[in-house]
Amino acid sequence: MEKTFLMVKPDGVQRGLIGEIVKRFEQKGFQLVASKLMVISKEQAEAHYAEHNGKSFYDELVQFITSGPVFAMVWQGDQVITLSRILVGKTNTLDALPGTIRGDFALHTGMNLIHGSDSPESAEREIGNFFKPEEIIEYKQTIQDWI
Ligand code: RTP
Ligand code: MG
Repeated sequence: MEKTFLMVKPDGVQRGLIGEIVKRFEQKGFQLVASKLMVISKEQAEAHYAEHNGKSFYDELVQFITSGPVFAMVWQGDQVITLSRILVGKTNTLDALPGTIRGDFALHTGMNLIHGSDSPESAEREIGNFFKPEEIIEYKQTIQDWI
C-alpha cells in the first residue's frame, strides 16, 4: 500500500489546525500509520528541503520549519501521494483553491500550513528522514473494506 509523508508546519500547529488537517485525511479514507509532534533539527530541515538549496527562499524556509513544533505524519492508502497533494492545494497562495487545506486556511506562500511528499521517491526519503521503521504501525482498518 502506498505511503506518504505529511507534516503540519509550525504555523499550522500554532493556529490549532492539527485536528482540522488530520480530519480531512481521515475523512478521505486514508489510514494514519505514524505521527509525532517534534521540533526539526537544522540538519533534518536541510535534508528535507535539499532540492531547494540555493533558491531565494531557502534560508527563510529552513528557519521557518525549525522555528517551532511540527506535526509529522505517515499516511497510507491508494494513490495517497497524489491525492493528498490535491487535498493540500497549490503552493502559490493565489492558485490554492477553496476546498483545499491551503485554499481554505493559508494566506502566504511561505507559511502554507502543510507539507506533502511529491513523488514515491520523495515519500520514501522523507519518511526515512523523520521516522524509524518501528514507529510505523501496520494495522487492519475495517473501513478500508468500504472505500
Ligand atoms: P512542500 O514541499 O512544503 O509540501 O510545498 P510544495 O511542494 O507545494 O512546494 P515546494 O515548491 O516544494 O516549496 C517548498 C516550500 O517552500 C516555500 N516556498 N516559498 N517564497 C516562495 O516563492 C516560495 N516558494 C516555495 C513554501 O513553504 C513551500 O511549501
Ligand atoms: Mg515540495
